[in-house]
Amino acid sequence: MAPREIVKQNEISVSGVLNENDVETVDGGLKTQAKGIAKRRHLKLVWRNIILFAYLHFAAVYGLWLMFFSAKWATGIFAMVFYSMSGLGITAGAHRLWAHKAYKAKWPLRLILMIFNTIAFQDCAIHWSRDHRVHHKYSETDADPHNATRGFFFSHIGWLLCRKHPDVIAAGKKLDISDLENDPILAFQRKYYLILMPIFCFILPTVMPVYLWGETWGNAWFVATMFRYCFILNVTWCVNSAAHKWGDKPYDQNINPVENMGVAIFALGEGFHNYHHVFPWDYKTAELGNYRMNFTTAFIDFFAKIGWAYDLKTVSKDIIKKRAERTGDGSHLLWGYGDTDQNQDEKEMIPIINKKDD
Ligand code: ST9
Ligand code: ZN
Ligand code: ZN
Repeated sequence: MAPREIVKQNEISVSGVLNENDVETVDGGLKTQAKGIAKRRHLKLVWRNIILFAYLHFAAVYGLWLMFFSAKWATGIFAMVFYSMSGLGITAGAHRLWAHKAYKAKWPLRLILMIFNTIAFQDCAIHWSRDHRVHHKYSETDADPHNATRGFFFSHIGWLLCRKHPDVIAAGKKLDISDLENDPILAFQRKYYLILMPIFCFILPTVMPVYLWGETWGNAWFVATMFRYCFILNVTWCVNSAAHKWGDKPYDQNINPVENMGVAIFALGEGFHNYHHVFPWDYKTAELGNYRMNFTTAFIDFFAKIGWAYDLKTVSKDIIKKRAERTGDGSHLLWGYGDTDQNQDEKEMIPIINKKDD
């Protein structure tokens, strides 16, 4: 882990880039970057959330058991489809489109993403994106809602079980979120969230399996609703916890976010978190556009083909290379045999068994 310095009391220091306007060096960085650390703090617990999340996790474990030993196969498949739809509502919607403006979308796609996002119930997209912008610009300081220097548990779920640090709110108020507030689809979602969210996240996925293929109420509730919702929450939270902890730092070793392939697969391509914190405006949230590891990129590329997604932002190979060379930890492009940075001597030293002469 990179050495951390203590930020001064009551000072909210910028510790990351949020968009291209923040950039101060040719390779996309800041000239001086505050290092974050959690100051000692008395947490004000929110018991309502503690109780509801405890129920959700017990219900989800029961749901997992029912999925294998009681539910119809159609219910399990339905839960996976709902998982993917809600996942895209977070990754392609709240994250890449709304929080980062990494591409633009015509209204039909924005409407689809708003509905998918509501299935995910991670609070309305305006609030999600506001908190996420704060996370990038004040990353791993007390102003970061899920400051990972406060520990794995806090960055995973703990931050939702207590009141926010005042710095989070103060930092958020400095950010411009007028683009989000001026989007009529997002304003509609925020206004009617307490009606829309229960319908899309809880009622529909419970009622549909019962009426469409005769599932029991219990199986529908615990498998398609509780397990599916709890699982996607934990996958999302892993981006804040595991992907700020375990993995390589090919682009910037001075920050904690890492490249974590396990998270990338479950989070539909959102595990390349070292890259993402260095270049947050890239619509792929990764250097490589491998669709198997990054389903969200495939989704956006599909909609770009039919013209509903456009102005896709990315980063030139040259800038990525410059940045990886200046601040990376040397693990860049170490994917396997024959990588670009493997020289002839290294290649020849590797024993190859059952080699065919070409
Ligand atoms: C959930 C969210 O789980 C998960 C987000 C994860 C983010 C992940 C990012 C990773 C990268 C992307 C990868 C995606 C991968 C996805 C993979 C999928 C396959 N700026 O919040 P309140 C002000 S949600 C400015 O109540 P408290 C504002 O006036 C789960 N101002 O603070 C606000 O009023 P309003 C379901 C701000 O009282 C007021 O303060 N949801 C800011 O401290 C009060 O705000 C829940 O469980 C700001 N940043 O309470 C609910 N923030 O909002 C959980 C606040 O109306 N939340 N203000 O404008 C809560 O219960 C509460 O927020 C709390 C804090 C107890 C945590
Ligand atoms: Zn992060
Ligand atoms: Zn982000």
